[in-house]
Amino acid sequence: MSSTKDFVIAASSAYPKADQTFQYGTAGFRMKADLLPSVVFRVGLLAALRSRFKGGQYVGVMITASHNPPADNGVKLVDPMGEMLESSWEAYGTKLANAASDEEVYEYYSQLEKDFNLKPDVQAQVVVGCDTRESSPALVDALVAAVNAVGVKPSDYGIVTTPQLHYFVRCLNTQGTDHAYGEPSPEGYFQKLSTAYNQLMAGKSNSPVTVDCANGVGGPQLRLLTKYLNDSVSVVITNDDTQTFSKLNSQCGADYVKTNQRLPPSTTAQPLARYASLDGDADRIVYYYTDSSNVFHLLDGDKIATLAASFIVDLVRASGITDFKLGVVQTAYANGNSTKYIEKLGLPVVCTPTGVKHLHHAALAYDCGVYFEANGHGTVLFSTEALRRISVHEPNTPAEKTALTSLQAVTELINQTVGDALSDLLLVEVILAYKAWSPDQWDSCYTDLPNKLEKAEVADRNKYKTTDAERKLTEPEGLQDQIDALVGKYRSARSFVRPSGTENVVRVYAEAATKGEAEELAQKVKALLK
Ligand code: G16
Repeated sequence: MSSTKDFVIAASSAYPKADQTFQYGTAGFRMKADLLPSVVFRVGLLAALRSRFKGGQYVGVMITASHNPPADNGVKLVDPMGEMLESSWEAYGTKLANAASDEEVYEYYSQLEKDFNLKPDVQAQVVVGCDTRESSPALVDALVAAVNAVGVKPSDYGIVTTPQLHYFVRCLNTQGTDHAYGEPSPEGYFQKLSTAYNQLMAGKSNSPVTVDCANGVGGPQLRLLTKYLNDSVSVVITNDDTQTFSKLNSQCGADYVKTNQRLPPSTTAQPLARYASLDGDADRIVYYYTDSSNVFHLLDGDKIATLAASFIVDLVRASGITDFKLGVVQTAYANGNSTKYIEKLGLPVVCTPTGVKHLHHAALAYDCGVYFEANGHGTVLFSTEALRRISVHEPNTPAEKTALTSLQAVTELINQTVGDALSDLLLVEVILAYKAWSPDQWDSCYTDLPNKLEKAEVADRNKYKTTDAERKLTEPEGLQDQIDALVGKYRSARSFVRPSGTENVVRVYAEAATKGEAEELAQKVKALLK
């Protein structure tokens, strides 16, 4: 009779490892799709181990490369409450992915079983989802082969957004408990978001919003979601061609708009109308508009964070809830003026390294933690205690009752498992309707310092080591001094360099008093990397 060892080795042999070193990065493993089958297979084994380590709770596996080009793909694990994989386990993933032979794969797998004292009678449960990329189905097959080899039958959600998968995982693990998160199905997800949205928007309305879906999974999912929404806003969906694989994230999408600070070329904007772009797996969103002189203005993750934070603070106060600690979490990419604005609002603000896992963790320190990366990836977390206080709070006046009811609906509208472009879209639409703000009114809260983000191709991005939440380089030696010397030559300037965790590049960010100065500084810092 064959043993697990035989099954794993035989199955693994169908997914030979490419001659490459792999690393679990900012958002899991991400690279050219043809290098990935062995990695996904091994991640499948890790998912099964992680589930057993978590007492047989569901663990999610998402196959996506999000904002990356169509030829790339990626894989990441989702922990039982819908969070990113606990970081201490990333190293096990890296080691498994780099095991030199099928035998070594099994040896390391069984080593982890022993190290964590995983009992054979605890059955693993794994769920999988993928984005619309051409390479995704074959990678799902690799994943299924791995978990089958260790006796697990995974549940396949098919093509879903990354945040939907995070939501399903949390729902599956909380079903039947007093903190049940919802129905673990696409229908349940749409119902939850739309019920909260429709309640908040009753009697309110907005002008239409046009949403560029990056030709990714966000398109079909947003189309389904809109069927559940009342007619308070009309959502115009663009760039939703998921059949032409090469169009994914190409000349459109949140990353394109944020990095280039311009409209997708396919968009002809009406002045002062609202536009938004999702990324390839719909976990990021940025807004933008053109003014009456046709000048483009970006409303990025920082603007969404400040909008959400001030709205929630107002609702909490208006509900009569006191001693409620709301904080904002940003990264080094946050515009300097957004940070000043948050401080002016009297709210605590902290900076973490790039990567949702870092922001999410920091946000847990507050009753309500609002976290957003400038690129539009973020959400709002309410602590269990905060949710309890909100649910038992007794309003003293009708006005407090109205605010409290809205606050309760906001906690339902937000996908608290991870940044979710669809949930964030509805949240922004609600806030703008409540404030009766046009996009330029929202934009006028503070003025962004001009900034520029560049990518530099380098021989080895691992040579770049950072400290101080990635705002300073410690290696290569001497480079930070050179950057500081350049920064000193510009007004209100700041610049930093960090290795990307999702692309084979080093990123350069610069901010300065004028657009020209920010662009020049970014170019000069980039030139230092040559
Ligand atoms: C992922 C991460 C984000 C990060 C982005 C870029 O986003 O989830 O936290 O900001 O990559 O990371 P890096 O600069 O390290 O390449 P996504 O939307 O691609 O999954």
